[in-house]
Amino acid sequence: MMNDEEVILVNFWSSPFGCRVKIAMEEKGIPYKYIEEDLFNKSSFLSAINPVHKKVPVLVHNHKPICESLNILEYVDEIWSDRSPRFLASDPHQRAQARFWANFIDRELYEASQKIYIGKGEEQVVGKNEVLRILKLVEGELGDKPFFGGDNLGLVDITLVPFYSRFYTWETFGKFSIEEECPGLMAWAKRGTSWYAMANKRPNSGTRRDSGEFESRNPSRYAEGILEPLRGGLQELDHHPTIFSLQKPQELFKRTLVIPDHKR
Ligand SMILES: N[C@@H](CCC(=O)N[C@@H](CS)C(=O)NCC(=O)O)C(=O)O
Repeated sequence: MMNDEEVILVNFWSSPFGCRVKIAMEEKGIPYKYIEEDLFNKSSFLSAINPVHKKVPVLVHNHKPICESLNILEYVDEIWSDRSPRFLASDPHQRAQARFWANFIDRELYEASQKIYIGKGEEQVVGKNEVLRILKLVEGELGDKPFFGGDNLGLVDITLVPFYSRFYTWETFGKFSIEEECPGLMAWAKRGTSWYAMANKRPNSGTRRDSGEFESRNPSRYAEGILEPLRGGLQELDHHPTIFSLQKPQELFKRTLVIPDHKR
């Protein structure tokens, strides 16, 4: 990597999509600057680098923005192809399969899971069943392999593992146990937390906006917060417990990051 290269990740701390990019960067050992975007008060910079969706994450490499997390993962793998691990295999069929599963997770899991904690009654049950259907299919694809990518993590692993931090929330609101329903997938998720935590343990350098304040004050907590973002905080809420329905979602973010000692 050339010294004068500029790599910036624009993200929002709780984004599972942005977390994919952090894992990719840390796994390949690519230094980058981090800019925390305030999604509740979006910057003109975000509009400039992602004019179509105005969403994070965006990777800005030598002043050129790359949007969409899966797209970014492939870009990172391609640009820094000399750095291991490779997220995509050299075999075209394996690559196609990995893209299929990464897209499947991307399109289906997030949406289905939202029904569990935004929906009520029957919709919540539908969400739970959808999530379980998806997780079981994904578990079948994992089979006996340690990682989706084989012996090393790959595109599918990086795509899925940030959702592990939400399993607890899904289970709490859906009243089910992923461990019981998908033991193989849970074993994989636990293996994944080591690189997941690694991606978050180093304090990021660079500019921060206000919503990143907590992270800069307390980077080690940030790692745990990302691992278990909604644990604890949601249990304390006595009204509709979704981050999307709160008038001040930032308040929940702050609360949920502070994990009580007995829950560590
Ligand atoms: N498909 C996109 C999803 C990105 C996404 O939904 N980002 C959320 C944060 S988790 C966002 O920026 N939301 C702002 C908005 O919807 O306006 C990706 O994979 O990068």
